[in-house]
Amino acid sequence: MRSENPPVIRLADYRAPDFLIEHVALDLRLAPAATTVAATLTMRRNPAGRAGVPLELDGDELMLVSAAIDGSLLTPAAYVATPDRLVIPAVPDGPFTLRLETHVNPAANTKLMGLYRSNGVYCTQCEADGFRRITYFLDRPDVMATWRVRIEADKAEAPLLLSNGNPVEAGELPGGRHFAVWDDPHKKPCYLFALVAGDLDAVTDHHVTPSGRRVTLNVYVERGKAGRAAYAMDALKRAMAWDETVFGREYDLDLFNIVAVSDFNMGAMENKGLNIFNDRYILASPETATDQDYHNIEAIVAHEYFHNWTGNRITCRDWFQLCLKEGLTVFRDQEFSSDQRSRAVERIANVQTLRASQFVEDAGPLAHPVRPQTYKEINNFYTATVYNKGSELIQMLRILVGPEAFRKGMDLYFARHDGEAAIVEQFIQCFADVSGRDLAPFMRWYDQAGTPVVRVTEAYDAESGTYRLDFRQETPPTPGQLEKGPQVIPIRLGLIAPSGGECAAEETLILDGAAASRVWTGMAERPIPSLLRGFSAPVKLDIARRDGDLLTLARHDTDPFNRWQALQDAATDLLRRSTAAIRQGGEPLTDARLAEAIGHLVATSAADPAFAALATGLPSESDMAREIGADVDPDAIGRAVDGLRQAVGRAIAGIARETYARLDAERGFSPDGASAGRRALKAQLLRYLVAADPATGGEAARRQYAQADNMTDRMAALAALLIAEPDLRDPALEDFATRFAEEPLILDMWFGLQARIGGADAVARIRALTRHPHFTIANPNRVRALVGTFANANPRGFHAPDGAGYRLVAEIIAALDQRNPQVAARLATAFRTWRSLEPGRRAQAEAALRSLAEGTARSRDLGDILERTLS
Ligand code: B3K
Ligand code: ZN
Repeated sequence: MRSENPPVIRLADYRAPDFLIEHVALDLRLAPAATTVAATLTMRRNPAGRAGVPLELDGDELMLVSAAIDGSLLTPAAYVATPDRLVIPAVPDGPFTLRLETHVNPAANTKLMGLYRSNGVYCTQCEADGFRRITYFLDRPDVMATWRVRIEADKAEAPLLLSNGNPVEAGELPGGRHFAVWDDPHKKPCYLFALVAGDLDAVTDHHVTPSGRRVTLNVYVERGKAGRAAYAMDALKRAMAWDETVFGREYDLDLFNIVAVSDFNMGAMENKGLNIFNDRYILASPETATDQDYHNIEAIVAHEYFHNWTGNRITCRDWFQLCLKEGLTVFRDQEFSSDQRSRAVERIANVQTLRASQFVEDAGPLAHPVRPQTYKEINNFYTATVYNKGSELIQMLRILVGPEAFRKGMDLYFARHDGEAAIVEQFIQCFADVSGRDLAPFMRWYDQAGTPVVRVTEAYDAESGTYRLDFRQETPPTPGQLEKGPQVIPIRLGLIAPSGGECAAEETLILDGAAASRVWTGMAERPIPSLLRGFSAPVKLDIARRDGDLLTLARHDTDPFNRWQALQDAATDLLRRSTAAIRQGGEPLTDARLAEAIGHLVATSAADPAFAALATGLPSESDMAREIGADVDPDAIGRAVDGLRQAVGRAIAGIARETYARLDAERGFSPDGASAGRRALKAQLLRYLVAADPATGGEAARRQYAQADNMTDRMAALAALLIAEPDLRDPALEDFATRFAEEPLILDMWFGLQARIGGADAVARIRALTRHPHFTIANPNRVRALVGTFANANPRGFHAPDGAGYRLVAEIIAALDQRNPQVAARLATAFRTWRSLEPGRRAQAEAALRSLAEGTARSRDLGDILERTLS
């Protein structure tokens, strides 16, 4: 535990490294509790660094055994070694080799950073600063070296020995030991180092690149699970082909390995040639994984693969530039999914995620720019802002320069910076160079936090037939950034006639100052503006809509994203009024025209069920809390949403039942987007049917559960049963637990389902589940399934008015922080909306946060989140 107040690291203080490491030879002798690491570093002083300074290497919980320079052992007087630092005052002026030996204990590594054990498998996680837990090093991304890694282990325990690059040698050793040597010819920073040693099954395939390189592909999984790795392999092959076609990027080694492990702090890691995954994002079969799981696997396998060019070949100079690889790579994986599936559906889903995570982050105490200026703990900056808003910036860049210049700019970036550790300015310069456009104003998107609000007013003059739109932008203050300047905002827009049809060609208005206007003439009737089509910029739109306009757009807009958006806006508006009415003692509101619009979507859903599934969905309780933004009462919101779902369910019951029955008659599972879309619509309809009539709807859900031949239908039935009577719900949940007791990933789903159950006993239920024999805080997936789901997806439970939900989650965070600070800190971000709550809950949440912050010996990770959340 590092309880000291850590220093603030500033982008403005960046300095080139004083030393360079050109080659790394690592020799690891693996043993669960006592692994020896010998590192031989070929080093020299950096001409661009400071002359004459001592050599200072980073460490973290390390124990130095010996140090030698150019073959001569250093006496202890020649260096100072602490667990987190090694300082050697006198090193040669010319090139030298430094040999370091350290001892590490993988079995005791509960932080899952550095070298650790997951279910008996040795594995590593080094980004952002985990390599310093393996040996002392210049642990910063601008120090890039070639690597040779020798691994030695017990053959019985670890028949498989993997590292980055290509295998060059292997052999047997006395005493049941064996070894393998790996060579990575591509220069890389240490955060991309990886090692895996264990006894695993594999699926193997190959891919031939356009230039004729035959690449062997392996996906390694726990023994007995190879049958569930096929989809990940398929996704990998599609991703490789797509990157060749769309970005002209080929893979650059003869081997590409993926390993799935069950204990992992996040989703996956792009280590060069050896991606390591949370097995949740690899393993899938129709019986064990939902459509959402399949989609995630496809996207994350692609994402990590795409990092080979955007992240590995060209990496980041420093961690402030994290969006350079992450935002760009999210953009690339979103494009991939859009090409593989439905572009409109992907766009809607991505915007839903952006608003649910990034907009909320941007509106609260943890707001930060896509490129932060300071940090205390970099692992807390792998955020929705860096990733998802980072991707939106690339999307805007493509709109601004156009698709052709965008591709040219990417080509130039790859050509100009291959093998380098780059900064955001160098990336943007490539697009300025190919387009001739001044992109300096665009840089503000990287450096200014907060979600801009674009206020639009319309004016129509019937006599002259002129129609005018006035745009104004404003960005609210965020922590540490009170003054904001205007952003460059591309607004794709069109005009829709009240009876349907476009009354002007689509255009893109660039709002790059405080205000702009656009006037149309020859408008015989007042058009309805369709603004921010395809969500062309990550902003909030504020426009007073005239009665009925939204429902007209929902039916007639030619832009599918805006058809979806219009209905969401109409429902949001109603739910906002309904929540206010409920708080005044009234009943939930409903609107027959909204219900009719949803019914119409169901009736015409055959053309695009995936779109209909999204468009018929109501805003979630969390969506409403975000939209309301202040003095939030989660109970009132919950009642408003329940009331509307019930009313709509009743209004559309006929067509919903008929359409549900038709979809339910389909048999056979295929994970493609179109089939998944039909299942998603079916799930949506089932929820309406249960809401409309818990008895008959619940019976339909029970039947769907019992007859399901795939996990998507099974989970959808269970999710619908959560709002049915407990005597329908509980037997199904029990059956599910028994049926899948041996399947960790499915038990996670089971914990997650119960974490969503609302009602007065929600907190007690979660507390009881933390004592369930299958619950453990040692496994991040299990913690996220139960506690993460409760805190982030059960608003009425987490925000129980007496504060019991806050106290329970705070208690678990404190316990978890002792073992795994990164996961604890991430869990604590569930409190980031505390200031937006009504006064009673706000006080309860603050009390829970303060007691957590005052607790003894909290980690740097958690301390940083708490400090910023409370500030
Ligand atoms: N680059 C990793 C994330 C590392 C997180 C470090 N705390 C996975 C990814 O974004 O592809
Ligand atoms: Zn990434």
